[in-house]
Amino acid sequence: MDRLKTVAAINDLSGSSRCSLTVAMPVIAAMGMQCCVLPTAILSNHTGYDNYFFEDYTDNMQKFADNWQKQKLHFDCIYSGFLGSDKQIEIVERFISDFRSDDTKIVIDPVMGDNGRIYTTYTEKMCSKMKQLASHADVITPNITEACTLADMDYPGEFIDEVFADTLAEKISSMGARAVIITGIKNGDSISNYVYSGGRGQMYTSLITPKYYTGTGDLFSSVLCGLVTKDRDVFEAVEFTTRYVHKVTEYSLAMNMHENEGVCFEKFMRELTEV
Ligand code: PXL
Repeated sequence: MDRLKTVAAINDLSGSSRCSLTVAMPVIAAMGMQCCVLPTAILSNHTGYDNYFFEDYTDNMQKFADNWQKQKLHFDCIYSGFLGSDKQIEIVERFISDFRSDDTKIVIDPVMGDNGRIYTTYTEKMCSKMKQLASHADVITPNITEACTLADMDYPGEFIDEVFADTLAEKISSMGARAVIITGIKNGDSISNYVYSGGRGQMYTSLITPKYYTGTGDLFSSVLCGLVTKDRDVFEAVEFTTRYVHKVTEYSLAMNMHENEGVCFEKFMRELTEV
């Protein structure tokens, strides 16, 4: 019988309001893998709400890693998401060098900004450290804002054509990332993800859901992370994930969910168990 695969998910834990680890954990479990979690911060709920409790977890992260080394844990995938300081990015880089083996996939969601703006908490030093972290990625999933920052290119807006997407992805790939997926390319009533891998590029498109749910990006990167860890071809993985996320956002809209509640993926777990 095949050994059960294990993913190390490094991200924040927001107790309510589906995002980051509360999306990654059930998604990866549904796909038949163990999800070990290394929290970067603990929050009562995500920061899109007016009020939230927040505790930074930087000082404990290396202690998690040290204990996992003593247990000799083996990870088939290391998956990082929101990182709150340059120190956290350094810890993740060290984690990769300590735990990466020949068969470990590195999936990096470089959460840095959106809509042409880098988050105010994201310093120049963090941007340059993220470029370094990105160089280790087997798969990286920047949106247009993040891709332009990683590639040192001007942000052109939320629509880019295939030629621009290819230039951006090629540049990030030349820095070391193997497969680059530029997410959330908006064009009228459609939204696309551009995959670049092995010198080839392909756009995958779905209809846009006219409401933006927090954590949609986390659902996208978690499903993709699961498929990549299962050794699925990255083009097929993005095609599946694009369709899956669209189905879940449309359902969330039909259920009249509030944007802050995140995407209601619970009813769609069965599809993940079958991939
Ligand atoms: O990816 C969404 C997300 C994750 N984690 C935290 C957030 C948000 C979005 O606001 O605040 C803490």
